[in-house]
Amino acid sequence: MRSRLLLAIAVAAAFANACSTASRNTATANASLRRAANPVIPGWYADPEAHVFEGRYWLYPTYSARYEEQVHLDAFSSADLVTWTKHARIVDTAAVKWANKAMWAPSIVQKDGWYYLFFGANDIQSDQEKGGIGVARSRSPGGPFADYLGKPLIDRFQNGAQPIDQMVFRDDDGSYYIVYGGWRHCNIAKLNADFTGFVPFPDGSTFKEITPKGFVEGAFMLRKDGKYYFMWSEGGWTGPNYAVAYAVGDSPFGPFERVGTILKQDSTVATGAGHHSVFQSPRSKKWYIAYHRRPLNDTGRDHRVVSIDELHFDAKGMIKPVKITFEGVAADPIK
Ligand code: FUB
Repeated sequence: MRSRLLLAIAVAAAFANACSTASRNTATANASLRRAANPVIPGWYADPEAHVFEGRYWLYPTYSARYEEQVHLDAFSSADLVTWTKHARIVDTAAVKWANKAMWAPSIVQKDGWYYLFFGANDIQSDQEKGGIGVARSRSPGGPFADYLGKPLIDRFQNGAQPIDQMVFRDDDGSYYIVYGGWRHCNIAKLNADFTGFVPFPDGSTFKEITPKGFVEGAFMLRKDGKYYFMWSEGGWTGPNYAVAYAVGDSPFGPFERVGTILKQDSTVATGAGHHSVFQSPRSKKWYIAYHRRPLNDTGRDHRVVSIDELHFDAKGMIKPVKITFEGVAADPIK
């Protein structure tokens, strides 16, 4: 009697498990029928950095407008890459006294219970001007972010690099690096533990130039399978030929030899595709590229929109050229 009861319980449990797996599979199949459609968020935005934080996908773009109107940053979050929620004004120059325009290209890392948001401000043209790369921090990825240092972290040109377009990344050994620069020069520096400054390199220098051929701005570093994929934007950001190229190295300091272009305009979809970031879904393991581009036949300088398409690596680990699309990516539920 007892063994028949146990058998009945086992059969019922297996049935319940099969039903729940089937319904999960159906939900996943239904989800993948939905697509994001590019652009993924409404409004003029550029330079998106994408992340996964606290069980959601996040996008941190530049608000694309006249420099004097670029006095705040918005963020967007999603559970599936299709439906995005706006988090308005996560940081504002009202909370960053030294910044008054051109808040650009946010890059964010999570460390020790804080989210650190690095941003460019003021578009300085010389060391005599006030501005550069700043840091704000918050307990939440959706802000609000408060100025962390009360002054820029980098306020001078180093090795010819304008202090803009920073990307901060954590290496596998726990070191944090900032890779940044405009005006065709790119530097890397090692951040100290609390992000208040830098750790000099063994040769005594703080800023190492790693500029590859063709580099203009928009640096992005990805560590994957033991290699450093260094990517950057080329061409002029106001024109149709803006594009993204890449190199692969064995160290964050290079040397980085340009391999080729991975993102560019498509005369049937959009122009000026550039200033991107790369991210991976923790569940599907798919790789994506978030980038900005310009609507066809629209020459407005600040008319840039944020899009997401799939990114593929070939069998040798090289990045395949991205196909930019209107339909965007399929829903990719994060849980
Ligand atoms: O969005 C402002 C500037 O335009 C960025 O800093 C550059 O990379 C370019 O995208």
